[in-house]
Amino acid sequence: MIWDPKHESMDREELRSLQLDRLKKTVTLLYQRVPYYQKAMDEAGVRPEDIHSLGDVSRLPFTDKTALRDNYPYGLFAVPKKEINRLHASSGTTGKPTVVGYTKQDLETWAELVARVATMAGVTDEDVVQITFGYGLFTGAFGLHYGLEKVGATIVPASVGNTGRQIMLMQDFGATALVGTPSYALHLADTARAMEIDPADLGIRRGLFGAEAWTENMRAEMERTWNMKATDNYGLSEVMGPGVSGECTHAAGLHINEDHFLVEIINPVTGEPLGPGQEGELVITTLTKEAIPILRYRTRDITVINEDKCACGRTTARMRKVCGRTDDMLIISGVNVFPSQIETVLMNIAGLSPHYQILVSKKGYLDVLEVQVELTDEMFTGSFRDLEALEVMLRQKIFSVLSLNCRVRLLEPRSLARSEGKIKRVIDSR
Ligand code: DLL
Repeated sequence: MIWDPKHESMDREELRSLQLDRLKKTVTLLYQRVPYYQKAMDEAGVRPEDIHSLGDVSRLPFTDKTALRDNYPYGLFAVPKKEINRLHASSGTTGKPTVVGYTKQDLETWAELVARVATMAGVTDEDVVQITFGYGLFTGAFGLHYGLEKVGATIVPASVGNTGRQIMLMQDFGATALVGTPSYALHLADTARAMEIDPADLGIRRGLFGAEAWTENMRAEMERTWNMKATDNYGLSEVMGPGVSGECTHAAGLHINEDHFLVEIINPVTGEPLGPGQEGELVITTLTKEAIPILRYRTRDITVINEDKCACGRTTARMRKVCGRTDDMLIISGVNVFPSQIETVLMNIAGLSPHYQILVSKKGYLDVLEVQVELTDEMFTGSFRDLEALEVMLRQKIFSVLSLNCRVRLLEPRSLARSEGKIKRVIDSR
């Protein structure tokens, strides 16, 4: 079934003309209402009336996370605050998050686009869907929630954690679909087995997974373990959250909601546009967002676009599963983590040296974050109680920035291995 056949299986020429019309409106709106974009466009020597074709998008300036950080929290909003209905946020590169807002219409559009993604994945109003994303500033839970509500599914807003209880809820409420990160789904399966329940017997027939990269091997494992059809869906808070793209049950690339997002692939080093079939960085321009439209957002995600019609009947372009990034952002238990965020915390605590290492590993299917940091000479000779207090404080500070529990190991001064004077900052052994 196709949720919105008119827009999901549009003639591509017609789609392009709709995109151009919406692009012009977005560019004009941003030029008029957001000083940041007016300045950036003036500097790039382009004005809204210069946009005559979709190709002209490459004349517009790129936007990245720095722009959001420099204009924190509301500087890029294109409507008065009164019209903002909801705020969400994701990780910034340092202490402050990246804030995004939604008008009433944006929330309506968002639910509509997630409804498309959920329908593609095979969810209907007959399903009981357990959402295991954390409800909060993260866009995952609320995004899927309202989209699934639109589809008419019965939602179990279980949120993340308390894994044993999740299994009980699945059993008792008769869940038929599971929403969350792929790694959490694998952990749920392990927990079920520990409770002597075979996950395949739980009746989950659909799995909608996203927010982090996962491989085809993981898909095969998940489908076998749960006896379900597992599909991928992608999005990012800066352009909306989930609902940007999703797989249909043919699982041959993620259908992009192109009537709302104009995508480009660029060479991440030179910024030059690349064509369909060429691998590069995904860049997204929103076409209908009201609260915080965004021009040419550099996602840092690497993919390839395929414009061929899919066997499901949709004509929207598909993006290959995202498996890599052009920057150092890590995704740990579905939470985006920039090493610089952790560094900022460490730098602001007396007694800690700037020599640290971030270790990410797997315990079962769960991600484990450990921060190792060398003490200063003064602190190293301090009392055991002081060291303990320091460890607790560090854990708490990191939690307050990342909402992620981590292990902390305080080390002797000069104990981290240095190769050519440099410490390898991140060791990701997952
Ligand atoms: O993760 C939105 C989302 C929530 C998508 C739930 C799907 C389901 P952010 O927290 O802003 O938003 O993180 C966005 O996560 O740039 C990718 O690097 C990564 N990401 C999201 N979905 C996928 C996916 C949400 N399906 C960043 N595969 C993005 C690989 C993904 N990476």
